[in-house]
Amino acid sequence: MNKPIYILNGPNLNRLGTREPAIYGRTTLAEIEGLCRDAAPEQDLIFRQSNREYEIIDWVHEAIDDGSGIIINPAAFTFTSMAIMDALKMFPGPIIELHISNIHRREPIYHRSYVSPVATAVIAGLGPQGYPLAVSALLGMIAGASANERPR
Ligand code: CA2
Repeated sequence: MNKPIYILNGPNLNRLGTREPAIYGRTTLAEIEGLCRDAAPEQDLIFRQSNREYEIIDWVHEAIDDGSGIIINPAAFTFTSMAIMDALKMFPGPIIELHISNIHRREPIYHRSYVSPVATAVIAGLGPQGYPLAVSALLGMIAGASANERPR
């Protein structure tokens, strides 16, 4: 089996499903975790959320030591955190940056991501279904990389 994949979620996403359904829908983060696990029942999958930047950085470090891929929805840290960007830069495997909403359709403050330049791919605007799609895509990248033995 692969080493674990890490699915990391940033601030306020623990409140998903409770407010602003027009933008973020009514699905809770616990339900999203279920969608991810259903997409890869055999895969060791570490799904976490934090409102604290340092905790997300520590989890990226954990993934550097033990993970095969990262899916990250950094939420508001997307637009502010050079520290998360620096941590992700050290990760040798594939990284998918994910947003539930299409950040590019929103106000200009949501357009400049610190994470996109260090991500392998970006998914935005597919709603909660973006998560299981990201899981499948990430597993494909991990399998492809080990088959071809090429860097990302
Ligand atoms: O669309 C996404 O997934 C975002 O990463 C969500 C962030 C936002 O800052 C990004 O621009 C896009 C905000 C998450 C706020 O979480 C909420 C939770 C419950 C109700 C409303 C917002």
